[in-house]
Amino acid sequence: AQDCLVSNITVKQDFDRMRYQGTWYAVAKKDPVGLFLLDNIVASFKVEEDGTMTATALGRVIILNNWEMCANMFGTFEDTEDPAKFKMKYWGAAAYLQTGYDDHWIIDTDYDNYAIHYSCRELDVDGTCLDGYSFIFSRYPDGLRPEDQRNVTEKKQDICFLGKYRRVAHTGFCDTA
Ligand code: DAO
Repeated sequence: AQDCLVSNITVKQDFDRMRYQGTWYAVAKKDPVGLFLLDNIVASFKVEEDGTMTATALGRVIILNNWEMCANMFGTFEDTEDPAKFKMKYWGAAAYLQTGYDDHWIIDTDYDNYAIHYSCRELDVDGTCLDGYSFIFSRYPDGLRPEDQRNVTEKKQDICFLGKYRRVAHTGFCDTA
């Protein structure tokens, strides 16, 4: 969508939630206003027996201005008419963590190596995204395979977030024993 209209953004065709299950490491992130998850972000998706997609996520956060911790987050996904577009209700294991209700679109994935997520929280009057965020996920904590990088860069451009990502470090901060 070179015009950057959110309504023109294309998502993964025939998205298969079964193949999307399992662990995804965030390797890059475009932050929203008032960013929450900083780094060491690992999400795990699951399809429940009734077909509902759910996720848990870990990530380093700083709350109350100065307290660093590992946030344990939960999400449930509501289906829409497009199989790659969900509404995500999310909350934290602790009450002082962020809660919300966001769009959760899967722009592209090959299920085995990379995934590009997109969420626009606030539309501008012209139909572009005023406040949004995006995760680049990899099945591997150390990053994307070289052969996936060109496609991911193209998709970052398609969603008009090219140049707005930062690398997400995995230092073991949220690793459990
Ligand atoms: O980090 O600034 C931010 C916005 C992301 C908030 C969403 C966190 C909850 C995720 C639940 C699992 C899905 C990846």
